[in-house]
Amino acid sequence: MDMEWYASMPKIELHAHLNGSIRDSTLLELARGLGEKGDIVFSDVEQVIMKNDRSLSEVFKLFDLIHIITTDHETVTRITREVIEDFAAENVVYLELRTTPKRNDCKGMSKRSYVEAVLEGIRSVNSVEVDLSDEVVNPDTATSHVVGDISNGEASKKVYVRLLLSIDRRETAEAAMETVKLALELRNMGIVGIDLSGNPVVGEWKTFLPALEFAKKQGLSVTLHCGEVYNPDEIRAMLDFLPKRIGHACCFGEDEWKTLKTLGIAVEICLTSNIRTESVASVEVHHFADLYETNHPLILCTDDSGVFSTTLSAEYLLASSAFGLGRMEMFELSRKGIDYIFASDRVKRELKLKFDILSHLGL
Ligand code: 6MZ
Repeated sequence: MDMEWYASMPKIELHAHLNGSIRDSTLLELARGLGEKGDIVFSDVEQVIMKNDRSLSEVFKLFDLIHIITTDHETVTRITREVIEDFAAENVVYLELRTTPKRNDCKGMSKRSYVEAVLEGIRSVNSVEVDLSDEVVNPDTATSHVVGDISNGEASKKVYVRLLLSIDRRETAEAAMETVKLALELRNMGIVGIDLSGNPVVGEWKTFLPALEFAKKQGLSVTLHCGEVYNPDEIRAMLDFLPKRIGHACCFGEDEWKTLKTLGIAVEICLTSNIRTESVASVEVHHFADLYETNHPLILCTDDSGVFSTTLSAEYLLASSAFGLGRMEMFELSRKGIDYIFASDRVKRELKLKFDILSHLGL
């Protein structure tokens, strides 16, 4: 009963990695195809894909494997379409999807063509109406025009989708800058910000700082994976940077909590991910409780719904049962997420209206 309710409740997803959100069935189908071609040994890959308890370092090994399976334009387009359809099916009404632009010379893929394949995936969704951008450049006429909604289908349901480009912590300063410049070039196509992610024990903050400063100066919104492992110096430097949001915040000390709360930076909370990777010992001791009680801005998110076998509805159900919160409190928590989206004020207004109408209807 509760699961049904959380599935029908409108939700905002702000922390979902594209390649972490692939359906198991698609991943297995793609792996089988590569196995048949002799590119990989399917049975080895199948075991890795189906494994459910993974440490943080194992998660990043899995991503390397997923990237081998998914890196060609057609596949990138397909997985994007499916991921959006899956989120929309559980009533995610605003989805900020993030992905790392990848260059792959042997597939003729550049970072730009990767992102174009993702955008193509967004445009090819037809199970639901998609609002991708406030402003879209029409390549035929090279004129800019404002479009409210990009309608790909007949369905009356609508999802707003915006894209963040991720910088992987394995990348160089130059590669990070290339990603930011790409986001700027494509910003009127639905790209609204930059994320810093990847294995938190790899790379140094100072490598990415120039690109992130540049992004901020140019008006792109920035979110950082922050404190997924214990690294107080880096956490402090990241908070000094004043990102609009951070993801995780698992390994914060007292001083870092104090700074975060003073600054009021919103936190993307991924309960199942944090527990599965053992960044947090159990849901009972998760910092969600303290942030919620102190009214600190937080948004429940999935992180990697495919890798961690979860859904946003399941994350809401988990939070509600673990922290004793009722349906109305969870609805309100979801609604408050609108204040922290990176899309325009128009989208915020429309979303708030949608939530208000549903609330009046008694959902
Ligand atoms: C840090 C993560 C992550 O970009 O190829 N990623 N980075 N912490 C996490 N917590 C578990 N989960 C995913 O999606 C996969 C990439 O997202 C980042 C990693 O860089 C991973 O390679 P894309 O679509």
